[in-house]
Amino acid sequence: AVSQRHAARSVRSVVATGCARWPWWPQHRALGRGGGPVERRRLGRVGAVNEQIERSLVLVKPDGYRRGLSGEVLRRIEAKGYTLVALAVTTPTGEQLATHYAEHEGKPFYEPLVEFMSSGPVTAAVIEGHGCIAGFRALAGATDPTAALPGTIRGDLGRDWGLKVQQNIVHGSDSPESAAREIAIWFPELG
Ligand code: D4T
Repeated sequence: AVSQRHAARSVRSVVATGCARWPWWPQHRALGRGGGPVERRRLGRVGAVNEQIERSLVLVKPDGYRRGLSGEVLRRIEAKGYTLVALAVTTPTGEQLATHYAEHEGKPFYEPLVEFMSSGPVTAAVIEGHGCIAGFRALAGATDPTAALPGTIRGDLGRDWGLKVQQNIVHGSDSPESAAREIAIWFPELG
């Protein structure tokens, strides 16, 4: 009965309420402070020089989700050594996108960007690890997939499709302030 109850709960509800099988999960909540138990275990006693473990918000955008690239993006994040703290598949609401992309309002690509981002599910993740904000941006590559270097997510998997907005597979927070703001939009339960 326990496993049936467990199977019935979504990833999001596990993040929000904790889980009988992994009772430590809610301890991940303190943003930027000390990291979660997985990260601490990985660092061990001698590794934890800097207690300030960063978090970043990653989105596999609708183009990446549609093309079945969520697993490949998450594989690269984990292969780099970052920890997955929260994971959800969700279709963005207009309200979420207006808040997330507030800085781009009024720019020529804003309307096509919001239309594109609401066109289907995204895979949203919170990742954790020292320097993971800059580290994931480096993994992602340049905003323009044509210019993005081979070896990066956008360089290897993305291209220009001749559309009004760049469909560049992933989003990653660009600063600790953006990460805190964006994590609150996509995972309010982690706040
Ligand atoms: P995101 O925010 O999605 O991770 O992408 P970047 O950080 O790399 O880029 P951004 O915020 O400047 O742009 C957001 C989003 O808009 C698209 N875009 C951007 C576009 O279609 N044309 C443009 O000229 C720019 C600047 C691509 C990403």
